Amino acid sequence: MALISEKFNDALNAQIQEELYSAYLYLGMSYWLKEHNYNNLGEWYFIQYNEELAHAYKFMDYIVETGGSVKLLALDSPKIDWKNVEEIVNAAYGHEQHITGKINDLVILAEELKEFAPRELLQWFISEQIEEEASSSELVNRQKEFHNDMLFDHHTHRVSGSTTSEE
Ligand code: OFO
Repeated sequence: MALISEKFNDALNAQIQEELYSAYLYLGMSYWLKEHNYNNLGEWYFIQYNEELAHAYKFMDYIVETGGSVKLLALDSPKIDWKNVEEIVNAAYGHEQHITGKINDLVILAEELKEFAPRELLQWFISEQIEEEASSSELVNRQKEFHNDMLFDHHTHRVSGSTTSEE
């Protein structure tokens, strides 16, 4: 018998869809920024795109390990007609707040179902969302402080794996 319940398996498949949509959203942001010569910011969101894929893989691996079944649900097209950099950083922060809510819903569901196996996985995502919100709100603040998006771009760097954008 599978360690994962059908209900929790369905919820994780929905979360995989959220993570893949996040990846798609950040990929669109990345290329909008690159098209408009904000190359460092474009790279920042490209790294974020890859992080979101890694989040989806983490849920998929858990489903397989616990005897469940991975479903890849359809993705909507993300917004790509951004007005400016400010709109992007604000949307990214809002999106991360939305994802934090989804992770919290999974925690609540696991408790309701008395499903304890995913505790470590969910704790990892709770901590990850603290970082995700911190790094995306930091970009919102830095964009405001610079008053000049080219300068903001020039001073924003991110290496793969780090969540900060400092110079
Ligand atoms: Fe997967 O954390 Fe961002 O969306």
